[in-house]
Formats: sequence, C-alpha cells, structure tokens
Amino acid sequence: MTTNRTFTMIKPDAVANGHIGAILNDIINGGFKIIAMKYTQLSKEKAGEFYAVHKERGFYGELVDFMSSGPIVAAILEKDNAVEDFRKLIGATNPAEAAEGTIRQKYAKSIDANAVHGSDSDENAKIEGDFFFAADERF
Ligand code: RTP
Ligand code: MG
Repeated sequence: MTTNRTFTMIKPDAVANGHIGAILNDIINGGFKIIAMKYTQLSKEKAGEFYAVHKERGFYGELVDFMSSGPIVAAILEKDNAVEDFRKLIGATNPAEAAEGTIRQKYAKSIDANAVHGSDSDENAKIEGDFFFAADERF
C-alpha cells in the first residue's frame, strides 16, 4: 500500500547557503502540501538516532556530524505518491548525478552536503515524521 505522505529535511548546508525559501517554493510548486514544519537543530545524539539504519556504513560518523552542525527545516509533506514523487523532485543522492532542475542539482554541492532529505519508503516516512512531530503539530 502507498500512502500520500513523505518526510523531508532541508539540511544544514542549504539553510546556511540561504536556500530555505527557494527549496520550499520548489516543494510547493511540485504539488506538495505542508502538513507540519519545524526550524530546529538536531543534537549529535538525535541525528545518530535518526540515521541509525546507516550505523554500519562508512559515512555514518560524518553524516551525523554534518546533520547536527547547524539548523535544519523538517517537514511532513502530502501528495499522491508522495515518497516516490518527492525523491524525483530532489534528484540523485550525489548532486553530480542529479537530473537537471532537481533540488539537489540546483542547491547541493556534494554527496555529503546534499541540501535535502527525502524518505525512501512509506514505512520510513511515517517513522521519520513521528520522530519530529506530535499529533497537535500537524495541520
Ligand atoms: P537522504 O536519506 O538524505 O534523503 O539521502 P538518500 O536516501 O538519497 O541517501 P542514503 O543512502 O539514505 O544516505 C543518507 C545520506 O548519507 C550521505 N551519503 N554519503 N559518501 C557516501 O557514499 C554517501 N552515501 C550517502 C548522503 O548525504 C545521503 O543523503
Ligand atoms: Mg535515505
């Protein structure tokens, strides 16, 4: 079953480089409705917990350090086929391989500082949204 929600973060690089507004604009113009949104900074501990699925990967330590290095924007987004369509909108993990016009192609500089996160499954979209947002923070 596919649900109609996904979860995103505008990562510290994109926030620091002044791209919050442009990225939100692309997201809204891409047909996504904002259900919940928060400007916050992850502690190292929280970032480690969020990315626990990548614990065994070589890049885990760097990923956790980077994601806790500055403020982020976290959001739950709604659209038909949200998970898949959002990953299309953001483009490949490595911005050098991201298709023309995608968010990562436009705003990301490297595979580590790649501007945005998008959930990779309906199951993870729910887990990740629940990680950041209580019921009374969703509209
Ligand atoms: P994300 O979770 O951030 O939306 O990205 P993704 O699904 O496209 O990539 P994923 O495999 O989930 O990896 C999470 C983040 O870790 C960094 N990464 N570095 N050096 C590397 O080989 C490598 N691979 C992944 C990226 O910043 C990626 O977004
Ligand atoms: Mg991922």
